[in-house]
Amino acid sequence: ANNTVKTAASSQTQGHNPRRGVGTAAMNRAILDHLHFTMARLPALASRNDWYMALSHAVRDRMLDDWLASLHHFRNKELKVVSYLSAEFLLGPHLGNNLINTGMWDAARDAVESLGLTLEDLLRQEEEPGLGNGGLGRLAACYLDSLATLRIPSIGYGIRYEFGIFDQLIRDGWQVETADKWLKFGNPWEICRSEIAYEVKMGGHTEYHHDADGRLAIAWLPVKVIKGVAYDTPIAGYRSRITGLLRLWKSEAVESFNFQAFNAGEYYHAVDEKVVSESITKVLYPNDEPGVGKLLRLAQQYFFVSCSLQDMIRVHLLRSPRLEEFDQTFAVQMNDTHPSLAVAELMRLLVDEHGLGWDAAWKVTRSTMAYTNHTLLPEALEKWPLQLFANLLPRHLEIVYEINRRFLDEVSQAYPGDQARLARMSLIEETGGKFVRMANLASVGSHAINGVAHLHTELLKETVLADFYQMTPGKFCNVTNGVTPRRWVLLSNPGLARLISESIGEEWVTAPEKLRKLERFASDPSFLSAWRWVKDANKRALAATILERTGVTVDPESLFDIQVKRIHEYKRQHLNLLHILTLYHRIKRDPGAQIPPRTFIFGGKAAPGYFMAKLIIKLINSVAEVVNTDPEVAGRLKVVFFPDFNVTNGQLIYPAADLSEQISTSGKEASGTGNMKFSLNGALTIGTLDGANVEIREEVGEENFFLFGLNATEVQALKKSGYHPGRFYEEDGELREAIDAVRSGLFSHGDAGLFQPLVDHLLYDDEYLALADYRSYLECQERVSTAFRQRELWSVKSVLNVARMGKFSSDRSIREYCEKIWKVPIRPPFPH
Ligand code: GPV
Repeated sequence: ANNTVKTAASSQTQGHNPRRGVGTAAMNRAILDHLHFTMARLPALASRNDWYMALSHAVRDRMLDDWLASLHHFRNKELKVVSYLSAEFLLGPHLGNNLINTGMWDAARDAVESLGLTLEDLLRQEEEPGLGNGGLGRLAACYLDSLATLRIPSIGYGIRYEFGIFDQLIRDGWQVETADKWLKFGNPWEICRSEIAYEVKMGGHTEYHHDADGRLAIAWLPVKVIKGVAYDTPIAGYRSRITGLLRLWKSEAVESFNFQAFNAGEYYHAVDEKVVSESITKVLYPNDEPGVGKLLRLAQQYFFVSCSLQDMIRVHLLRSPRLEEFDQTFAVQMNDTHPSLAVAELMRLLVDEHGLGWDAAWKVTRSTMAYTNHTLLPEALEKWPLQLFANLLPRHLEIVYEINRRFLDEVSQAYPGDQARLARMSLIEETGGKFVRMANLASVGSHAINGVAHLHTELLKETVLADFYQMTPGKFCNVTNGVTPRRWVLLSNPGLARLISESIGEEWVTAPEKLRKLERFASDPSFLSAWRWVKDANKRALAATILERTGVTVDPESLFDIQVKRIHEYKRQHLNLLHILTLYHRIKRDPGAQIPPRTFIFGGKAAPGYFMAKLIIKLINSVAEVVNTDPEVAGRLKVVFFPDFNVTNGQLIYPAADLSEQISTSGKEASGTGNMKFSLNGALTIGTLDGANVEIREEVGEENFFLFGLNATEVQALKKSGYHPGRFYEEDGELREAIDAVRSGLFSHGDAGLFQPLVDHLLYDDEYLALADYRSYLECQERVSTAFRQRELWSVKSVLNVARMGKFSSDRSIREYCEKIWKVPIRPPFPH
């Protein structure tokens, strides 16, 4: 493990300290040097990407001193390291964020301008690393920012997908997916650590024999061994002088060629092997909230978990030879069940490879691991067909069985004779086909289980994890999600950030409770008009981009009503559409109707195999086509589908919103984090009592939040009593009119069949109660319209939203994880 070469310089742990100035002149020099030495280009011939790469390398150089110093913490016995295991990190572009967090923005901008370029242009050049689907991956990225900002030694472990989340094109109103070639022009932020590599076994079978001392030894004889190589990306904390580590694993063949096959003349077979090995980390699965999965996905999960745990054990052994103390070196957080094989893999490494007894290994495994659940949707709980699991991970299945045997013993002691409970809590599902239940494995193998919003945690305890809660209530806690104010305000909304800082100082960036000081400006007319000016400028910027990307002209004076998130029936983009259709009909019926102009903006990707979600995208675009061009509407309503919603586009969209749509069926959205980004940027929310909406409303005040719809209890009751969506359709004329219009082919050039599956779904099933909430939603939207007419009052509410959003900083979330789960001390903010 320690192959350090001793040289005269080895004693210098502080590192060689070249002078890396951060002034404009030094930056200018550094960019030109990198253009020459790294990109091998003459300035006259350099492309925009060459300049972007040169600048990024210059910035990365300036992060290295802090980074190398931070990496040293991993060897310091006194400091527990947080290890965040996540199959997704939806980072968004690095350059702007790193300039903000390191404080080099101005120097970089000036240096770039002195070279005749603009920083904005170079920022636009970056292909964002889209290594995640949506909320779960983005949450992991916000947490890395906060961990570094709060100076907590930490490593984010994940997968270096060669292709991240697909790029979304809209063709003829339909979503078309194209490959995300984010590495095409090189990635200046990562450092390949060829020497940090581990072997990962797969497939085959196990054998038992007695070793020389008569002890039972277990051998796993795999059919395949794959190599995982570390790629490190520095994560700058905000002015913290700490740089965190994101370590992503790329799969490679152990040997590039199978020489036996090669010698036998089977050249193609030899290369085949390499292709299969490399395919493990080829592509991100584009489903958020997946159900029963595919072999390759299980292989991905095992691959990254195994590399990460082997790496942690290596680091631990640098500190102490005693693996019983592993839990003092690492606190491991499992981001949903995707990394839950870590429970079985840590057991295997400790017992099979490092000779610990089962009990000692189990004790340390449990006290190391913790599990965050991110969904209540039963179909989204991961489970693996037993045979598939056995074929890939024969040894782990044995370990799972042994964990299960011991666990079920405890259950039957606690609940004698309760067979049904035993069957529910088993790690193996046996009702109609056998499966390994990953949420049960994660729950049993962890000392802490948390939900991501207060309501979500309560419902977890009552529903999907009720049995586990009853048996071990002390394991459960809530940590409400948060988002980083660095990326989501400072970087995305510089105008607002400047106005806030000019009024109350800059402390809010790391102490967002200080935003409360804005409350007293809510009665200052000149402040309010500055506030509106910022919002209007953001709306104009978005309008310009909408025109460029979709050809639709929108009025920046109109109410920007925005719903951006993955397309999902439970998120109810179709409920939003029903409102639009109703307004459309009202205008058609009464051209003089008092309806303040609105621009409805949608964005979000649909899982490629999710038919209904894709049909919803088509319907949004079809409604847009009709409404946007109807002369009777005369621009009072505009509907836009903003293609390829991702972090980069989000940074443009959130700051421009007046109204944030958070309209999921109550009890279905675990937390939501877009809701926080909108509100933090001064949008008001229309929402149900779902996920973190509940807490947002509590914080901002009910008079500053547009609430509608059934609550979770009412949803359950209605379902139980028998829900008949057809009745709502029969009894509400406007609802009928909206649905009939879709059914008639009005939006599909007369093709009445096109949206039939969606209409049928609503009328005969409507699992997510869109029709039940329709009238309440419409009435609430009227309150929104009325409020928006009183612009001054609207701005007051907008200010109060921002002023009271401090709770939703990811710094607060991370502090709670430290206290409640990781038992890691919170350090005072730098430089105290
Ligand atoms: I499970 N979430 C996600 O994006 N992908 C998943 O696979 C699963 C959950 C989301 C939830 O849907 C959001 O409510 C939540 O805010 C987010 O995870 C972060 O907790």
